[in-house]
Amino acid sequence: MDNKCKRAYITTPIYYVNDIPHIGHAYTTIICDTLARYSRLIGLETFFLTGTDEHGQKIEEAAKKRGKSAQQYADEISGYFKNLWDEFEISYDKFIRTTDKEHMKGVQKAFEVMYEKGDIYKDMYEGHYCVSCESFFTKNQLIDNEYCPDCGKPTNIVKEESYFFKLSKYEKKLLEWYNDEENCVLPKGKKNEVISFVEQGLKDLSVTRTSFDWGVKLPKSINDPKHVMYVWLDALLNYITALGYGSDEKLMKFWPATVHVVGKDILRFHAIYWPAFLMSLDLPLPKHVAAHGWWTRNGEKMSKSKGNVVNPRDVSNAYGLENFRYFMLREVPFGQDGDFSQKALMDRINSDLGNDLGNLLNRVLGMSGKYFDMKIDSKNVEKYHKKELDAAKEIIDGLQSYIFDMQLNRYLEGLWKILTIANQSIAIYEPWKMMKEEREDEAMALVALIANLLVKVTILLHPVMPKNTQKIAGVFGIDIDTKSYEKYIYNFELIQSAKLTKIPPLFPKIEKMLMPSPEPTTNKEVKTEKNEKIKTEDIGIITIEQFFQTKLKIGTILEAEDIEGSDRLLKLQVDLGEEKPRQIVAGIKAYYKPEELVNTQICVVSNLKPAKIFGHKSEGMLLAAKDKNSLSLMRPQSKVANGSSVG
Ligand code: ME8
Repeated sequence: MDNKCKRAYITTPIYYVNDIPHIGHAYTTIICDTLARYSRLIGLETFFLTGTDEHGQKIEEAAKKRGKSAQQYADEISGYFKNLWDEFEISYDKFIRTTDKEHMKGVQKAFEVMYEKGDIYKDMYEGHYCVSCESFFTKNQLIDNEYCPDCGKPTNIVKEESYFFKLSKYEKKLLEWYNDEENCVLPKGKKNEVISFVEQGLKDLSVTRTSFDWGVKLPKSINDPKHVMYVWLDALLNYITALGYGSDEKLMKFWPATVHVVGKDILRFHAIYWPAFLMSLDLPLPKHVAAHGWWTRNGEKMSKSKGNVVNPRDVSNAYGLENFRYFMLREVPFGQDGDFSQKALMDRINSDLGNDLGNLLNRVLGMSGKYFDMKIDSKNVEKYHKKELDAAKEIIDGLQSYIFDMQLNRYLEGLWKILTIANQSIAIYEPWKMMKEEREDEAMALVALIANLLVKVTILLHPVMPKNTQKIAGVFGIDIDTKSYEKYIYNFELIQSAKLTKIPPLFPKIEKMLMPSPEPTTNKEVKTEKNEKIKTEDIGIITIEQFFQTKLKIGTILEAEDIEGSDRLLKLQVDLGEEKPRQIVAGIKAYYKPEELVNTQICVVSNLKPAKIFGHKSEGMLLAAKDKNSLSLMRPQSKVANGSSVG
């Protein structure tokens, strides 16, 4: 993104309708929504596009499998995407579908322009096709002469008449573009991969198919009805047909795109084919194509067949939409892969949002309530806290460049540095002491400093957490919009005086995982000491999340007695720091006398399903080490509070 122009045009990929949305799709869409909200906040006229990609062999086959027509099937899944984005309050300006009439008209128009220019010619295609990736490959590119190098699935041999786009003609011009426009492809590492791919030489690209029907027909002027357009040509053109290319052209003022955000899987299409198509159409090239990494589950790509897909709706329902947005943007540097875990999400919510942000707000409310009848006044902030204000200003001045480079995690880190300045100022200046020593002016300046830093962070955090930030801004009596952005961020003004309003806590502490753990049984490959590859399932390796599903606690044995008729079992009453002691039946009679157990501490699996053992209820299990001759109970080395967790 850049702020030289007054407009911003931001796009997500259009998602295939062969699958329902998962957190990967949500990630791309949330990044774009944040960029769009940021652009609007800083006053740019913004157009944000998302939608669905509905043609092609993959969709035709998926529909057939379910006994539906391709159109019915596309309507259904496209609806899922749209509903989810609406539920997530994604601020898109248009949701395009490649089955929209206007889009198809625009695609035909583009084909005609390229054809008339001499960039499209007819020939025979002979090669391999991966339906899953909707991609053509030469034999040399395949793995073991058969499998797709991108997704690993078997490819089909295709021999059919086809129209070709002269991609080779644009090789040099593409290399010039990469060279002239430093940030045209982001991040830089990915750009280098694209350059070396192009440097190896580009082959002309087959852009029509004859072996199936579900696609845009060629323009009438070409009169070749057996061909439908290659789905990637059709799909990429959505970025201009959405603006009216080939129809009313009304929104073409937004072209070129500020940024196409895509996953790294489809960078080649966006950084090579798409600019070449645009050159052929004599249209300007996008300012940036930015590729993010994969969200994985225990290091593996998510897929339905592995059963490790995380549903974004479940995450949002369990943890809150805005918390989820913050987590996704903060957790992973743009361009890198990230592993989804509930533990990491909980940590972000409790630590960053609850402690750093939520508590700071509470402290301002608390201090202004206790000392100043909920009022704040900024008149002495500059006098006493110029240093802190200057430090915050310096951070803020550097933040926009992170947005332009797509480094949203760094942007958020910057905001949290300001929160740290605020939190530390309270510890350093000790306002309670100031009040004791009747230095009220100074105490007021400090409380007002914190309030002002919070206001600035809140405005800048707004694109990531639209609703919570409005609530926080409400505490200080301001609205978040372009005007307040200009005033408090751009001009760095302070809120003069205000009467604060209390609000309920925004980020209550999350104590335990809130989703049923969808941990798949992974069967990852690991290396043994001898460097042999083996599958994790085979050696019983579990993930950290799987381990933490077992809740281990320390408790004190209050009572212990024999169970009559059993030579193995003792019945214990154990205090786990809960309302009532738990009854636990344990097979330790041969090793311990009841009286020597009373008042000792033990380690208990506390979340086992209760069971009946020998007719007695048992609500947990003891941990003990056992060898051939003896058994030894696991105990803490020194006494700890009952209910202390182990892990
Ligand atoms: O490729 N992690 O559609 P698609 C992160 N129709 N992002 C992920 C992801 C993951 N695990 N899985 C998917 C297509 N994505 C074409 C695009 S555009 C003209 C045509 C996101 O449904 C990521 O943005 O397979 C990726 O690029 C996109 O979904 C692929 O979606």
